[in-house]
Amino acid sequence: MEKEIIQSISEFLQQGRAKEVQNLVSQALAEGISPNQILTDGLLHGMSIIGEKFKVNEVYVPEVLIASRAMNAGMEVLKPYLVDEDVKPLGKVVLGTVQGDLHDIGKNLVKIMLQGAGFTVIDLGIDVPAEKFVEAIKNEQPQIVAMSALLTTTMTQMETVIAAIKRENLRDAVYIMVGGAPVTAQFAEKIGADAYAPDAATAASVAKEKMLSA
Ligand code: B1M
Repeated sequence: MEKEIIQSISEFLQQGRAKEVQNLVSQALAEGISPNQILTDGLLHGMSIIGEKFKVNEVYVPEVLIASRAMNAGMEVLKPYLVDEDVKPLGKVVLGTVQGDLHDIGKNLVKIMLQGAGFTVIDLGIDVPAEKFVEAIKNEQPQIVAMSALLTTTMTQMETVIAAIKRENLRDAVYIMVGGAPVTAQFAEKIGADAYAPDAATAASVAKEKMLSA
């Protein structure tokens, strides 16, 4: 039964059926399936199959878009179960997907995991220009800036953001983390970021370690 629900979540997600995904996520939670299993084996599993099909032109942008909406709809239901309201506040993170990039599922997951670890997250959204990151640092005074990029053509924007932060003499004020599918630890080092995280859970633990060691 457990396996069937999880499998159906993945399948309905691939078909972009947001309402059914939401209902099944609620049902899975009610049946005591762990939020992490629902996320990994249901939602992320479905999204990775869509990713594979997209790569080989078996599905196209519209199908990927509706699957993404179903993913975000499922994550909305799951979010309260991944975020522990009783966690002590740890610090503030300014988060965004860099300019030119519209992918937000990974960023949203990073946000949920950071909130779950006790961070206040200022989410700048997608397609965020360097100046907007700088403005948010000035206004919000976060300890951490986290950037997401999913395209090889937009990951270079991360370096632009870091350059803008340096120009405003704010580099020492923030710990800069980067991530997203094409980003690597070597790339992070090359552009002068402080840390790279391969996934949302690692992003949250790296951020937490930074705050606890400060
Ligand atoms: Co796009 N897309 N897409 N897409 N898309 C990819 C990324 C691609 C790999 C697909 C492919 O060809 N195989 C490819 C990029 C190729 C490249 O540059 N190397 C691609 C392309 C080409 C494009 C377009 C150019 C397609 C077109 O128009 N012809 C276009 C670009 C639009 C733009 O951004 N300007 C485009 C558009 C879209 C949609 C709008 C249709 C949709 C996005 C909808 C949305 O996000 N709301 C979409 C999607 C969904 C994908 C795939 C299928 C799935 C991405 C995703 O959400 N994965 C993707 C293929 C794939 O990745 N297999 C693909 C699930 C998500 C949880 O994973 O975001 O990697 P991810 O996040 C991970 C980690 O990377 C990490 O944590 C998460 C896991 O825990 N992480 C961080 C992410 N950000 C982090 C930040 C951190 C730390 C960790 O900060 C510290």
